[in-house]
Amino acid sequence: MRHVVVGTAGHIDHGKSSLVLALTGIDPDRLKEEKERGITIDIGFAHLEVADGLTLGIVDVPGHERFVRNMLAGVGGIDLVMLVIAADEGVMPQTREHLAICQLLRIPRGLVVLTKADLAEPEWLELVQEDVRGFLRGTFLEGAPLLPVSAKTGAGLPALRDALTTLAGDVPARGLDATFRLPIDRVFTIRGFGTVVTGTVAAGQLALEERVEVYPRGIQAKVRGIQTHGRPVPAAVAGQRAAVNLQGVERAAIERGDVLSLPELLQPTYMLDATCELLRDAPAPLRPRQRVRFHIGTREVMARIHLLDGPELEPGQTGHVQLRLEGPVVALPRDRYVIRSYSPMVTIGGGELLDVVPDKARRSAARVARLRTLEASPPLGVLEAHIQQVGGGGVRVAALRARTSFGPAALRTLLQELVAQERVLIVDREWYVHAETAERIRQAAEAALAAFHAREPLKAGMSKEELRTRLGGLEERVFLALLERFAGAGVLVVDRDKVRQAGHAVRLTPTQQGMSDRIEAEFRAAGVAPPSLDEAFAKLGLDGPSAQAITQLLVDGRRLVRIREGLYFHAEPLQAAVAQVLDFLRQRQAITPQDIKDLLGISRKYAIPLLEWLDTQRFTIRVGDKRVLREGTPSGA
Ligand SMILES: Nc1nc2c(ncn2[C@@H]2O[C@H](COP(=O)(O)OP(=O)(O)OP(=O)(O)O)[C@@H](O)[C@H]2O)c(=O)[nH]1
Ligand SMILES: [Mg+2]
Repeated sequence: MRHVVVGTAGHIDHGKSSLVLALTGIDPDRLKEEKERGITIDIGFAHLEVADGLTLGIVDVPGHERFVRNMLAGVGGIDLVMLVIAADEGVMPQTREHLAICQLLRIPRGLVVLTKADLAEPEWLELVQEDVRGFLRGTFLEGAPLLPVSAKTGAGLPALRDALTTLAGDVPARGLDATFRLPIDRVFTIRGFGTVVTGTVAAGQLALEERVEVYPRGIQAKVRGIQTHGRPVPAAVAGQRAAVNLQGVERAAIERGDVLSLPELLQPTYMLDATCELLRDAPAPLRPRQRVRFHIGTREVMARIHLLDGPELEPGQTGHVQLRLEGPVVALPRDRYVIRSYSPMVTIGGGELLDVVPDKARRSAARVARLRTLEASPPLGVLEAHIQQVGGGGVRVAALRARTSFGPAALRTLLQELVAQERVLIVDREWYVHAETAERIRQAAEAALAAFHAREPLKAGMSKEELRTRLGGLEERVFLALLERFAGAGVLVVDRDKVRQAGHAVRLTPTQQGMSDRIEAEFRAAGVAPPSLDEAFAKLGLDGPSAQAITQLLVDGRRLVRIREGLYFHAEPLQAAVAQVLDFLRQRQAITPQDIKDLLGISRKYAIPLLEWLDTQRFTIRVGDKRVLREGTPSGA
């Protein structure tokens, strides 16, 4: 079963709706007011099975200049356009405007129908055809079939049907590896079923029972039913008209312009970077911060345009812009949009989205270069640019889904390729950082450590937390992953919670070395009844801060051991004492504070901290007021 969506376009009263009715037997005008006034106000729908397994969904649009916004809501997802021109009137203003819109939206193909052929003499018909061919020159419809038809007599309808069938046959099947998106064009309720939304599936596919979200509102729902052209189906795919019955959401909560997609995937945004083409017949240049009507999918929202290449954009020129929206939209790169001037309401241009999560625009060469990359690079380069953009925080796959146009499978393949080429690093599961970003962080880390070592020559290293702060408060998991990577590359050394530059060692001056030797000797001599630091320093005639730093070095070097706050033992007598205690325990099973006082000849002041330290070191375990050997204590430890 193939589905192709055809849209009408053309000036008011040129016979679009009549043509759809003649072709399909379905009147696309469904509103009472439309029937009464004989004009189309809002988009209407019909369908036609043209060949075995090929169905055309038809979106009929209004021609009235006041309803161009409705036309824009209908024409977004179409595969081919049927430009309708009345033979008795020829090209008129909305013929031009609708064609320009189709061109801006890059509708890939179409044909032209000269309707009301019954009202024109053959010679006149020839002249109009000539005229229309001239009008189409240089547009995507140059050389497209041009078919005289009368909806009244039926003349030309079989030929039109054949031409549509041929064109529809050329429409390539859409890839389904894409994030499901359906810009909503209608919302209504059906008694007994609840809320139904309709639209043309822009990308991906949706199946029954799946959970969905209505963006940008953040309302979640479950898919209770799907229909295409009035028939229930198990799934809707890109390029199909679909009506989706949603469970768990009120009709009033949704409106045209919202987008149906998968839950928690897309990111509503108020800023978009894009290319912008100003139509050749736009009435004036685009000025900085000009307020325009921005149309994307089925949404219209006011926006200001910030020009990124220069002070103005002349009619006929294409440039780079940032759109600042007055309401949130969800969109992805590669989506096309149209802008209309605020007043008069005429279409003036449009373009392609390049970045849906840009930072605020500053006009700079680097920014334009980046946008050029996003615009013109192959997928690998585009993905790389996005990962480069996020900087040191890195980016997870889910976030990449929200900011690129790649489907899950393509994204995975591209990421693997970037990792294989070492242009991107994995810092955690599904979390990526660009190699150049990592390199910049490495340089910054080295500089921070070098400065630290210069400032604190007596410290073995900088605390990890301090380094992380120096690096701009990197995301912790990214920081730790990079640290491990830098350590593996021999750039730096991580020692417990301290980091130092590879090759850094504390080098003492002869005076400092002398100080260190004297402190060490003092504590070794004191054995298991050591002085407090202040007592030791006072005795040795040393001044506080530098003696403190040197003591810390002795601790880092495991020559002194901190038993508790302010109490240090020299490692050698401590080791001997531990051996004695363990011996005692092996013979006597338990040791009390009194026992250890007797065994080592020390006072309670040392005995209690020592026992507690033995517990923390997992030699012993406390049972009541006694200690016993902890199971698994290495003998002779
Ligand atoms: N003689 C003749 N009249 C036609 C033909 N097609 C349409 N008409 C008449 O032209 C008028 C407008 O036709 P519609 O089909 O409503 O035109 P439309 O393009 O849909 O108009 P909007 O949707 O308002 O833009 C109606 O009165 C139709 O009866 C045709 O082939 N021959
Ligand atoms: Mg109509």
